[in-house]
Amino acid sequence: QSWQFVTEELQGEVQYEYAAEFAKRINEKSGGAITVEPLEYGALGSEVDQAQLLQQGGVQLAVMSPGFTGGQVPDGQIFSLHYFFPSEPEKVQEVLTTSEALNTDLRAKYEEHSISPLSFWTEGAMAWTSNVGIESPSDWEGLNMRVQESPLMRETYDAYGATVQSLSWSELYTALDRETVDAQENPLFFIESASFHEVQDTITISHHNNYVAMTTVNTEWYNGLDDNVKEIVDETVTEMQDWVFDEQKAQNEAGLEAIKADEENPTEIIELTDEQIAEFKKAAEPVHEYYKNEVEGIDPAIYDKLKEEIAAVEGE
Ligand code: 6CS
Repeated sequence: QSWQFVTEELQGEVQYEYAAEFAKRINEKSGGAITVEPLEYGALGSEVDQAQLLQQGGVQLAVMSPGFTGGQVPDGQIFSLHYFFPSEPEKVQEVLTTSEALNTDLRAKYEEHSISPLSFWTEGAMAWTSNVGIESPSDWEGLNMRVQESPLMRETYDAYGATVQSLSWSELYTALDRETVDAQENPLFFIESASFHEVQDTITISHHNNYVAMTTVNTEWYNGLDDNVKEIVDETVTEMQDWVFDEQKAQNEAGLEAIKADEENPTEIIELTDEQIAEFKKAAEPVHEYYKNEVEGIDPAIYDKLKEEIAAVEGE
């Protein structure tokens, strides 16, 4: 058998390296009977195109960011709330790995659209980049923020006074360079490898959210697999949680060092103080309520359950 595994990133970046490692493990475990081909972003269209391709069974596997199917699976927008998940990536990864709200209830919501998320994992803490140096919610006023395809992201940045624009990441460098977009959020490894720091003067270490990706499979394809093959897939997905945590950590640390060492493109790194973070939290929290009570099509029970699971992990 031969499977295709599409990703939203390029060789060397976390998602692609995940798919390559997954491929290696599946090939070994199946005694060479199964070959998995990892695919870089761009080979099969934009992130949104890739999500559709997986849904139609055009590819079997995909690393998918929930932000690109926000309109289709509104519950997946829970990942774009600010100051909702723990701020430490270790704790986020623990919630993502153990949460029943995500791994059972939210998974069922995606499966209505032929997307089966077999796991959720973090690519690390996101930072904000801009030319103005964001330190308080009012700094967002007048800025045009780039977001993924998720209506809730609009509410979130609206709450700070920004406007938003949806774009594929492949169009983002040019948009920042031409200043049609003023700001964006991503983990540090990605800011460095996509060279966004070249066209932005500052990076704010904001602790507002961690980037979440999902290992997804086409639901009908997965349900049709032989039990022993399904077991190999599930086992590999489970093993990969620790592997990808270490991978993103190493890449994010190296990314920050590379940004600091880039003398041709000096970038000011702003670390928010606890008081500044408190201000952002105050502005972001009404959006949590908005999500739970106003967003059409979401199940508030998933929100409530996840909130309890997060509190339990934070209390450990
Ligand atoms: O900003 C984005 O849209 C991209 N960021 C990451 C970390 N991975 C892929 C995604 O498309």
